Amino acid sequence: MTITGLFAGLLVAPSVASADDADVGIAASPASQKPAADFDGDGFADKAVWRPGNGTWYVIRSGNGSVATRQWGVSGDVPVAADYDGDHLADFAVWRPSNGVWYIIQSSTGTVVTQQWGTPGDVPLTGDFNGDGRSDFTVWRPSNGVWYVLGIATVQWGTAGDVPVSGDFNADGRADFTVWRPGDGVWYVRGIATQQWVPPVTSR
Ligand SMILES: [Ca+2]
Ligand SMILES: [Ca+2]
Ligand SMILES: [Ca+2]
Repeated sequence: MTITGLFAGLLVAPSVASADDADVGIAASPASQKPAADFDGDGFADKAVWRPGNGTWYVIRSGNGSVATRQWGVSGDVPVAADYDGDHLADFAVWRPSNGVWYIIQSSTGTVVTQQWGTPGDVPLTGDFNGDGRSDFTVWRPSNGVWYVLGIATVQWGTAGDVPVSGDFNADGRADFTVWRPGDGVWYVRGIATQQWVPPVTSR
């Protein structure tokens, strides 16, 4: 199975007017039919960045090209936008490393929801691991390579130094446990595929 193409656009930070080097690009799930970052609900992922300096989200709505901004999060947070309430719209969300709390604005109601999951040093990830249409609270722990998906799974996949990636690589509606190993440039998708793919060097 060749999955190289699925990865091609995965880690490319979108270019947004006045974006700066500190912005954090919001990656969409590459093979999912439900883009992780569809804020305007047209079925396509929107280009979005989160700026740590001011905790502001900048979203280019793919539906009409207009730019939406929203202040949510503070410097030091990690952006984890995804559809947590299952209305097919991405929710603004951040994870705070200092206390392991997820702060989410539910797009369906505008209600703020918080959930403690994870500890300092963990890597938060978005993805629908059980296929119920809602992104699950997920962290990957570099020290033991374990994925902790709240209420769903605890899975050892990956080792220290790996880069965890969440995406539905076989398009079955469920996120797959995946790590990319910088040492050999290989993507390891649990139970599905092993594929070497090293990002081409690009100038910017
Ligand atoms: Ca939502
Ligand atoms: Ca889910
Ligand atoms: Ca899958």
